[in-house]
Amino acid sequence: MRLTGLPETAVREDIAAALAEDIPWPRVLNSICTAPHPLAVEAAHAAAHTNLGDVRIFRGTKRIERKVVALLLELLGRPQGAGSLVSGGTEANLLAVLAARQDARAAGRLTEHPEVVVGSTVHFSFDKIFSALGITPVRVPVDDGLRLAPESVEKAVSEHTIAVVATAGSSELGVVDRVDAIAAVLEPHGVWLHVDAATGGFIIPFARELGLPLPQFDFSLDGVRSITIDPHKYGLANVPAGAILFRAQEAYQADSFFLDTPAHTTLLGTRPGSAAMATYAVLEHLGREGFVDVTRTNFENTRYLTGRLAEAGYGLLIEPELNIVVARVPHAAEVSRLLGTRDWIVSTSRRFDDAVRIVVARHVTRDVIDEFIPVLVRADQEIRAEVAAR
Ligand code: 0PR
Repeated sequence: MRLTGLPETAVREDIAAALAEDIPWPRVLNSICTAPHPLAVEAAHAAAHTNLGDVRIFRGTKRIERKVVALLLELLGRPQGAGSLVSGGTEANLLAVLAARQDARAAGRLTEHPEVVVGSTVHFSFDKIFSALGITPVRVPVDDGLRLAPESVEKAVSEHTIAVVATAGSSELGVVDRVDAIAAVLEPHGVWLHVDAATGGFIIPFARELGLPLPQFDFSLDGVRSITIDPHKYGLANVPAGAILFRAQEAYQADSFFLDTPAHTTLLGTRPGSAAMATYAVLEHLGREGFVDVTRTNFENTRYLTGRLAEAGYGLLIEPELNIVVARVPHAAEVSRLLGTRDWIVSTSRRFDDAVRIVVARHVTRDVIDEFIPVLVRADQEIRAEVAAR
């Protein structure tokens, strides 16, 4: 640390210079995060000093957290449920698995070797969680549409199972598991069904309102016991804003997770009230209609992108269910690397070698797509020529 501090102007310049090195949103085609709504930024700024870890002080901020949880529960069909705002999808998924384990313990069903049934498309946050908690994942195959197959899920359930995880919108491929069918096969077993809707939670309800054929995935399905939904993804709030929601109040009781910290229902102790405030600002300001509009535009732009890709000769690896496009591009990793050197960020798929993955978030407009297509074509041609010359 410096002995004598820098003047404010110098610090501001440093910060501005660092931010200028970041890739501007219109060139970010890989991220399920987007520029937060301006009102979210304003709300987060106003609440920058708050800490939900001490609710004796931040009473108003806690009230806002409760209000946000209530709005999210209502969105997902369970106003009488419970939940907390957390740092993101990873923490939310962790708390869901802890609650499921506690539920099994309370019911006298917890064995020495607890297992959680997941599909091969499950988010990698679960790998961290299973490793931290000493839980064995039982990975079941996905069907041709890359969705968790309900029959395989049922076969994988054993006396050791503490939970099944379904994904309502994978960040990698935008695939929505048939949560309704999975809930139905699990019903006789009474197994805890957790739905990871970190990505899809702010899309699917609105896409369904637009008439898109997406399955029901929320608490309206009896077997669904917990849901992860992330305001910092399609909820247009600032990072770090995640949420874990539970069907039952009991599952949420603090001592279900952390015996000696009754005031804390989350993993983090000190945690940002700014995220709660930002989420509140967006939910209240946009309302359902606002989110339906955002979703409509994202889906229209997705169709526009697939059209432009087809014109340029690129097929798709899977039909997009959400606003994530997986285009067939040979030598995708090299194309992605080359695009990165030109400050365009796309990603590839862990599952396919020849796939470029493009997320059509709110900042990916038609203009952005029009600018991107020739850049992609040129990078593709250059890599093909390079490979041919090897
Ligand atoms: N579950 C699902 C379905 C997710 O998509 C993600 C994140 C998580 C859980 C974990 O959430 P947190 O990252 O909030 O803990 N999915 C994105 C991904 O891994 C995260 C991301 C966001 C990556 C923006 C890059 C990026 O620019 O793809």
